[in-house]
Amino acid sequence: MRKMSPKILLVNPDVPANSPWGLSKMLPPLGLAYVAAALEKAGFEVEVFDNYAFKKDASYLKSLVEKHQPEMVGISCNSVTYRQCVEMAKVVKETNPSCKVVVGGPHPSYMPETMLQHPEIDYVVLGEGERAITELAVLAAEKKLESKATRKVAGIAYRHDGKIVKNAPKFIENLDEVPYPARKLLPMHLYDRKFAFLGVDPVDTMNVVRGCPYKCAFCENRRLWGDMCRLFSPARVADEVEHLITSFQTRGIYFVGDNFTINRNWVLKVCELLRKRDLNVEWICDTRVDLVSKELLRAMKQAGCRTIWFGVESGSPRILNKLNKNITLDQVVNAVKLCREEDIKIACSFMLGIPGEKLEDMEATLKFAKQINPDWCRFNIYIACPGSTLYDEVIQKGLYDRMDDFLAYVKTEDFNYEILLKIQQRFHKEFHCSPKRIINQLKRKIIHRK
Ligand code: B12
Repeated sequence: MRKMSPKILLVNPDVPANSPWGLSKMLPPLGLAYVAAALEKAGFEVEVFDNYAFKKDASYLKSLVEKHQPEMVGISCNSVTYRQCVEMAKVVKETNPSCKVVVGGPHPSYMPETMLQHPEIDYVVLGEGERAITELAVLAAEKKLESKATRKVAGIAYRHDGKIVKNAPKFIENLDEVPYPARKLLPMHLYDRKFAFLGVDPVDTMNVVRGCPYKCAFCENRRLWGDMCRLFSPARVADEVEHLITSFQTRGIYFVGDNFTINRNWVLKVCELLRKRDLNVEWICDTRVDLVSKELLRAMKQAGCRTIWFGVESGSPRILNKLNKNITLDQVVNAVKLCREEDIKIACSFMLGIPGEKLEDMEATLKFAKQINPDWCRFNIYIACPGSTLYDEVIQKGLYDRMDDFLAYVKTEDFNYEILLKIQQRFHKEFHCSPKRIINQLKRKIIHRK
């Protein structure tokens, strides 16, 4: 089938050089792959360039624009990659001034003005990207981008008559309309497809839940996806798992995103389908401690769930309250106990350096982590990201001593980033190297082998 014009290049920028953000796992840019798939479904010719994986300099993007001659370039952007995103937009416009530049992702969705202050960026997509960029591409194909029709595209921001126009987003009601992410356009060989939490590989990522009704002070995700939880249908989830197995030899899945277990009946149905179709994959998911039960965990284990990643955040009730996390330490203890009973491994993440936090709160976190003794545990230093209520507080009260573009490194009377780094190192050492933990880990391994 002949592809429609405009030809579109989608780009994922790298993280800044020497930043602490490059250290985490190298996973495929799922959001960009969804956007690519939606554009392909509408008939457009799409290329994807993941520079987080390739790590090329600006001249490489220039050569790509010269070679492929795209008429539209879409760039993914979060608050960490903001600067790289703007640099890439400049390279595109310098190489081809008539090419339209569209940016999307978390940062542009919360702070569209910070993107549109750069003349090289023509459009910002707010939130969910699939529908809005496809509508923009259709308008470009019909040469109607500069017409009144642009006003009707939901979920975009752009400059008009010297002002910024923002069209409110409209979420996709039936997520099954969204095609599978176009993983075939990604350099799959460059990603980390082995996970410590699973005994099988290759492992691939899927995102099956969009939106979150909770109001954690440190997270702004509901502004991206809305506060209503939307789910891909259980059949669609099982179909995509099957597609991954046949097309990418996938044996493990990481269901990324918030609250995999938010809808009990949906989880039970997904598990039933995975079992009935005998798909034989192992998987990990992220969820909250107050969203699991014995019945659910049993079904999940039978369907291949091996590890659950819980955001516990703090061992201090005072700080949990400040974070508006709406969980209790008893609920954490209970969730850990239930997972152990069902033989599901537990990974926990905690945060250090919340505004108002004292050293005694952080020590309570370490003590609590040792008490519940998860199989994996991370103590992350809190860096305030735009869009959340806690970020607004940090900025208003000036509770930071370093700012990387929009990311605020929190400081209080008790700590700054350097002190937090030392506390973090000590916590990781104390948690992972205690003799009791090493013996317990060995015991678990032996029991597991039997
Ligand atoms: C999985 C994940 C990761 C993984 C993998 C990231 C990856 N390669 O995609 C890892 C662990 C590596 C990671 C690392 C980090 N992450 Co992260 N991560 C997530 C998580 C949980 C899911 C992302 C995802 O796959 N979503 C599903 C896809 C479908 O959604 P999406 O990517 O947002 O894409 C949609 C829209 O944003 C939009 N869109 C996206 N790109 C584009 C491009 C165009 C052109 C258009 C039109 C639209 C568009 O359309 C897409 C489809 O609808 C989100 C939280 C969440 N629940 O979304 C945080 C999140 C994206 N991460 C975040 C952060 C802060 C980080 C780190 C800085 C954390 C750290 N301490 O190191 C690093 C940065 C790494 C980097 N290179 O940028 C923040 C970003 C906040 C912000 N203001 O920018 C989020 C929102 C979490 C949060 N609530 O704070 N992360």
